[in-house]
Amino acid sequence: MIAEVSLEQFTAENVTRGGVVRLTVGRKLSPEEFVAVAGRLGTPEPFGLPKYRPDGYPPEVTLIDTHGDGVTAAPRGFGEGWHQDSTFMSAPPEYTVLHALDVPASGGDTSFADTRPALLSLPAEERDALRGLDLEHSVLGTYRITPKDAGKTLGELSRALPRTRHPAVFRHPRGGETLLLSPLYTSAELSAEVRPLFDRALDEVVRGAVVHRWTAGEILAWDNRVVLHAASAYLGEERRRLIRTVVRDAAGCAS
Ligand SMILES: O=C(O)CCC(=O)C(=O)O
Ligand SMILES: [Fe+2]
Repeated sequence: MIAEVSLEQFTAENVTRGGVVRLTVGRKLSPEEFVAVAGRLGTPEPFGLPKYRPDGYPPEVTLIDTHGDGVTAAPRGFGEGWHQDSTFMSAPPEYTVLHALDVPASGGDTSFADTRPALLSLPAEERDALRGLDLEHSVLGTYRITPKDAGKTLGELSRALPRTRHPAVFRHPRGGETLLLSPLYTSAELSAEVRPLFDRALDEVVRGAVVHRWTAGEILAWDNRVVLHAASAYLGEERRRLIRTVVRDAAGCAS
């Protein structure tokens, strides 16, 4: 269940507590209004990969649009597969905020899974093994080459893409332990030795997943240190359009 909050309750503390929260605005906000609402959680920032910067929007806004150009708007397929946002960066954004503008009659849902109950329900020896684990995160596997990359060789491109390591378990600055698994960015790099433990932890997390069906005019915000999320594959013809920003938490970053 995703808790519904009022604008007054739309705070960093409450997003972390719930993992993900829903704010019903009831209308489509302008990009500027949207950034102001997101700013209640901390400092809105531009997307980590400067690639997706739609013209005519504030720099903090990314556009997810099935009918966009796929170059300045994030293309179809963006966010499909379980992940935590931009964990290929050394300081990933703590919160992500999405505002639905156009929603198809069916499909285009987003799933969320809280890592905290999963971590608690794992056997103690697996939890301890996870505490000793460091994972490599890379954007290489999901990176799309677009006209913006013209003139660079594949080697140059892949060397320039961000990659980093994060502990699989860390202390959340707002309290408790969480898991940073982000399989979309880590799974290609897992060693045969680590994979069984990783898969058991991931299975336990996604067992508790909730599927969110979007309504136009609503806002969802989540804590990337706490929940994994995944866009479902949407192949329909109807437009699916959301605006997105990420927010830096004054309380400190994920790792
Ligand atoms: O489009 C979606 O449902 C979610 C995309 C996503 O992963 C994100 O915005 O971080
Ligand atoms: Fe995402």
